[in-house]
Amino acid sequence: MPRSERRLSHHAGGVHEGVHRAGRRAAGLGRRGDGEPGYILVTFALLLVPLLLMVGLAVDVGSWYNRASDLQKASDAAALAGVVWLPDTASARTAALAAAERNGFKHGVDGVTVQVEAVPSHNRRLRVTIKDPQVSSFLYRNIGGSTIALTRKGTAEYVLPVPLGSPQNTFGGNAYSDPSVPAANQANLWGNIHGPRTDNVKGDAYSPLCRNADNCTGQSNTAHRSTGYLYAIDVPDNVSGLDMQIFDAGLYDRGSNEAVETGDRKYTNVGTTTTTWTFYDRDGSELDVNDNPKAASTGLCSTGTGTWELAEGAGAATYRGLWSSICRRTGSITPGRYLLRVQTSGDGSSANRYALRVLSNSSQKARISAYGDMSMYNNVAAGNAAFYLAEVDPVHKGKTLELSLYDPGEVTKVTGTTGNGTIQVLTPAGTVAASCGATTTSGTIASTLTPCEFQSAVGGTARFNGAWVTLQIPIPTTYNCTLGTLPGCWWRIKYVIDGQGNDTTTWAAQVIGDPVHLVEE
Ligand SMILES: [Ca+2]
Ligand SMILES: [Ca+2]
Ligand SMILES: [Ca+2]
Repeated sequence: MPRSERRLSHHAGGVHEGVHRAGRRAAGLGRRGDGEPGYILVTFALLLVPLLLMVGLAVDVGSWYNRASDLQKASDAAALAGVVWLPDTASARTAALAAAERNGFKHGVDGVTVQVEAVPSHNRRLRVTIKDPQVSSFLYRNIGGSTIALTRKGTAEYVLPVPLGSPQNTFGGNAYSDPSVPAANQANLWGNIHGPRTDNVKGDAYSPLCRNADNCTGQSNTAHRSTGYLYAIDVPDNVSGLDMQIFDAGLYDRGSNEAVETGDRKYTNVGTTTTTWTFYDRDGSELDVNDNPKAASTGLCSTGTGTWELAEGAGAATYRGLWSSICRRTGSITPGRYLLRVQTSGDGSSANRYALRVLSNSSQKARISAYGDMSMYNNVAAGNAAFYLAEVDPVHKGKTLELSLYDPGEVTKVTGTTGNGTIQVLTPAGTVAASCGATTTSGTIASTLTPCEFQSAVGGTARFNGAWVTLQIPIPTTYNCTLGTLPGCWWRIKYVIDGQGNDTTTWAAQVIGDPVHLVEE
């Protein structure tokens, strides 16, 4: 018998004994009286019955309430423990059942059932329903009722980092990489990664070891990481064929004019840079991006090796100005999150620029976006350009969207221009966000921007060279949009520039709050 039922029975017994004692006292009162006391006795006896019913009812309702509360807490705890394992429903169920048991409800014991299910049409939501079919009672049972059944459910979800940089099956590129895409739909920015011995003030916050110098020795950039940049390739149901392609995958120097083609560049002639690409298979743990098996080891790729290690300038006939497949598979593709990583090694001071796309044979397409943060290069000519920044799910309404922009918004002053540049944050509706908080690690910026925009370059001089600008944007409580559509839930960054765009930058976006939480259904 569960503990709370035992408590209830004990308590109920105590009330029962009390009733007998009260009855005996009432009888004694009657024997001593002579007329009026008899009237008191009868009245008291009559009142006793409803009084006892009320006491009994209070005991029952109180115990049912406590039991329901225990069920709710156990359901919530089980849902939270299990949800992080989705889409692996078997592991999610195991974790949820264990959490329910720790909270006093073991599936199959005393008739208790613990039902664990992924919520349909929400692939990162788990619902746990716990039913106790025989909650005991004192009064209800004694007036002919039986036990009652109580059921409570808890639902939890986890939220992945916001997708960055692309709402489509392509990331980066312009008319050079894909002339078939109309100009209005061109990303007009390239994926970017710098060589390890590049001055980090050139705009890649993470790949360089150097700070404020090219070809440095040691590590002066404290933000350095050797893991490069990661891209998520999300495959929905009913996708046939997967072809992961990279445009201009290697480092092919285009010279000092970075407006040429992809704008690959060696900043100095000292040292060389090797670029390594790795494609990873999906796995059961989407929250953990560091445990996915390499596609080369799982047999995922029917064509392609899944891994490239490209020495500087090598393989130009295969990669330079061309789309090449790193991993291709035909037939039905298992849904889930696949990953692509780019890293640099060696001793070069350089910039490798590229574009990415994932092709399918079906009308359903995979989608590619940057994971966590991204470095890009913008060499668009004078004018305005709006880049996709982040897709923000409506579940985040009322929270704060934090954008971090490193070394943003350089503009080259060319003849007849001011060399000025302004960066605006656009909501999915296409308007500049009403206001945001702002901070910077160097230089000055107003603490509140109304609307959410700031000047990034004046007369061809960057105002935030080598600095992070962080913007905090309140997401309205009325925020609503449809994921997976355009413009849907996509926030954008708009460059308003009068000059030649020449900006290598690193962007990150996150919603501040707990990624794993309970939801109402
Ligand atoms: Ca994983
Ligand atoms: Ca390149
Ligand atoms: Ca820059």
